Amino acid sequence: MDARKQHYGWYEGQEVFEYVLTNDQQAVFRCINYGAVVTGIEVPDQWGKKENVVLGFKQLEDYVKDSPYFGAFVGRVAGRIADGTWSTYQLTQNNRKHHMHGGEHNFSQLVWDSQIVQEDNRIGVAFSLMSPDGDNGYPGNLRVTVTYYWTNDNIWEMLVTAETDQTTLFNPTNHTYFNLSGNTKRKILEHTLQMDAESYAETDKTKIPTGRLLPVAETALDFREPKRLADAINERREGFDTPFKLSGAKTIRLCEPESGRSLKIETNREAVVVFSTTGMDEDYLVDGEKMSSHRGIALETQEFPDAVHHPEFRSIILEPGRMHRSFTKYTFTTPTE
Ligand code: FUC
Repeated sequence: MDARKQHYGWYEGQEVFEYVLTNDQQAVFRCINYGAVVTGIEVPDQWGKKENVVLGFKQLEDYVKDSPYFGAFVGRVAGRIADGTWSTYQLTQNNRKHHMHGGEHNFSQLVWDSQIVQEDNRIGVAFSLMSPDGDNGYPGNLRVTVTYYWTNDNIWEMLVTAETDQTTLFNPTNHTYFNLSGNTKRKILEHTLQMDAESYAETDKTKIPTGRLLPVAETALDFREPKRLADAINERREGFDTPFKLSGAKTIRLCEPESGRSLKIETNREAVVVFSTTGMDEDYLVDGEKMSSHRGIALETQEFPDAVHHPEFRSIILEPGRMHRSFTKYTFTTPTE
């Protein structure tokens, strides 16, 4: 296994580095300390050909200018908080009247401290930052560390820890968009998605959960058995930007039959927001083509959006003296494994 650090660019006077982690199968995991962004994951297809399976850009300037959170670590709180209100606090309102993805100049747009970690069976990069009291309206100095490990079995493990000195909110996610065809050569419509999810959170027109958890059975949102995304999106033309409640083994599986690549996601979070990119039509390019509907799918493991206003959802309140710990594990395989 090999871990390399190289210059990637400059952002607001701070140097940005790219880390290239190569395992013994020569599969590669790339990330940068701007936004703790995962910039590339190169894994084999069923014939052994290694290609990138996440959406990203070639250079820092594009991440700074255009990114819809490609690969980014999102915080303090992923998703929307209605009206940006919590307790007596007013958080920044950066999505209509709501607070979204941590607000203005959030974790995905900061340069993190970073360092390579070497262990017996895995290599990784630990990113850390101190979000000061008052950041985007949140109370408390919050110290956050996210470590991305890469193993010899093509497993990316994400471990998050955080501590605060005042009661605050914390509900981060990683916002990687997957496309298992390799180098975005096909859309995600022929991928199948399967999730251990019996219910989903109903949302209003502004994408705030109403508080109702509805059964997926007999709806377009039933992914309990593997389902082609083309079929699911045919049944639900607006696509998916939807929080699902994970249950049982809490496993999510994405497969692309043509390449033979599969991704299995496991987590200790309560929910996953599935964002199918339906309707996206942007001016910037990804792998040489305009970013448009269904070039990727984001699978954002987290606690429910707007959990602060819904006691029935798992709490995202972090108290001083208690350490937040969460993980998500992404395993890439082909049928021969
Ligand atoms: C908002 C969220 C989506 C996604 C996108 C970039 O539309 O609702 O889940 O994070 O932003």
